[in-house]
Amino acid sequence: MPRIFATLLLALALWPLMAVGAFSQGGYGTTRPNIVLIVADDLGFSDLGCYGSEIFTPHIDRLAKDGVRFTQFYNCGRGCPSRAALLTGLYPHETGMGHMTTDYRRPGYRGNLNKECATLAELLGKGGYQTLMCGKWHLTPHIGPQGPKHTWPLQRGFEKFYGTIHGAGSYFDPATLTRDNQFTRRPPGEYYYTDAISEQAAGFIEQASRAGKPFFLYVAYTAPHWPLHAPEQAVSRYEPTYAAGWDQIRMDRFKRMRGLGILDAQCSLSPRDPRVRPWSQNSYKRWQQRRMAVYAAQVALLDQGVGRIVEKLGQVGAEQNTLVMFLSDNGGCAEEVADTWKGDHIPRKTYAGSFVQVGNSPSVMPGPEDTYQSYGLAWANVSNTPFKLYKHFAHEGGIATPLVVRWPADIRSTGQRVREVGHVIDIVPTCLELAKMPYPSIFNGYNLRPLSGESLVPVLRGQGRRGTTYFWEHEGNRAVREGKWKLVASCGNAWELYNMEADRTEMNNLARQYPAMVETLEKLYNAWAKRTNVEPWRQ
Ligand SMILES: [Ca+2]
Repeated sequence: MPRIFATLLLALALWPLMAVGAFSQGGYGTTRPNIVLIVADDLGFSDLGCYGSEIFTPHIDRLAKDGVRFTQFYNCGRGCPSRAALLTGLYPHETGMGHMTTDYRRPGYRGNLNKECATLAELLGKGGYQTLMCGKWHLTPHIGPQGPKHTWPLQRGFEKFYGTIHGAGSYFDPATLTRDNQFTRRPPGEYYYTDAISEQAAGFIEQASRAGKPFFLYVAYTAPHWPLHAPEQAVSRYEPTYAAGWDQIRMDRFKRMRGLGILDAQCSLSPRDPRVRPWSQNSYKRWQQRRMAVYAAQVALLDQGVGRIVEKLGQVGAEQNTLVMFLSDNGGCAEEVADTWKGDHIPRKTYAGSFVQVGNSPSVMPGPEDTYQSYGLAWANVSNTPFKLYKHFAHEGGIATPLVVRWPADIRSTGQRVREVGHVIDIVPTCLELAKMPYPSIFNGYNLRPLSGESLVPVLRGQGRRGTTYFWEHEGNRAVREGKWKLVASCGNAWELYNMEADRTEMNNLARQYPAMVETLEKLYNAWAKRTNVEPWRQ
């Protein structure tokens, strides 16, 4: 009897692994993982619990505990460029997405993904993966129902898509909502875009688990990008939290970040943005408190969605052999929504037909569907603790992102903080290595540009890797990071030089002290800019 029992227990213990095996495709062995890439929109460096936030994010924290979290990972400082880079392994300008979705008729600035790049979906699809996407696309200027659709998700490698073609909009009635290639409208009854994305992601996993092939699922949330929209019950629990004000919350985050090992002991907190008043002198406290409470609710609901996705992976037996990655496309966003704002993404009326009050007016409490606001400069300064500056910039507040990676079947160093520097251009080479696929030089008859990124697999396996040089350019904001050195400038301003090991918050400009280093890095930058279609920024 005991032997039968032991056999039974062994079979039960191995069951998840056996189920995973069923996903793998013959010819590639049995170890190719499923890949789930989850991207938040405008989430700052310190907005997750596992990165020091007071916002309750237990599901992402759990991924970090069971996997690893990077302390020096970078995006491109803005949504479109980051999405282009993370889906292609190239710098944004190499793909035609050097700015946003406007076509400037210059090779680096077409507002579309060009044919010199292949998306991760196109590449993995050719290699036998199922390719699924839900959420925000934002990689085409063509956001009308008739397209043209040649750079919509289905035409760039995804077999199934549910989400928005455009980059932002109402959470209660999103514009450009699309299933596969057809515009659709939200259904009647309760609807919240973040939840709809999570539910669809779970549905895709359920379907994919039956197909006998591994899958790549790209989940691109719009949360917590403006507008400040969240169901009331999710907001109210956070309102008391933010009565403490931005100075206190920022200091608390900074302390926790050091305690968690996200920041080194020598790291200092940048001063409050000089344009922000001390909390004690702020005259609209209730409104300000409310703004951050809605933002926190948006992050918390996103985290619940991640929980739903991970739960579904468990239910279909795919938890062990699925690589889950979570990151943000740019730093916290200081943009203030004005009452003069108009655009395709701003609804004039709610789904039920009432008037929407657009703009950051202190007399309107944000959160409900009939408001359209952002959390603004002061709270973005908190989101990007301990850094200065914001989305759009190449300083750390613009480009530093959390990155949580979990893959129980392979990553053994659970709970670790990874200090190696990495960048969203490294995601594609990483996934290709795990999928056991080479990167082709010709794809669909077009010559592909060689990958700019480099696989993170050695880093994930705790083996480290050689130093890599990374570059940024967005709207004239530019930077180079090589080893401990970072050369950075905002548009129209002179280069600043920082020693990132001693001064991660970019407080002590060493450009005058080390002119030769400035010159060396500037030469690297200029050569990179030439190679990758970067041009001087003109509005
Ligand atoms: Ca964004």
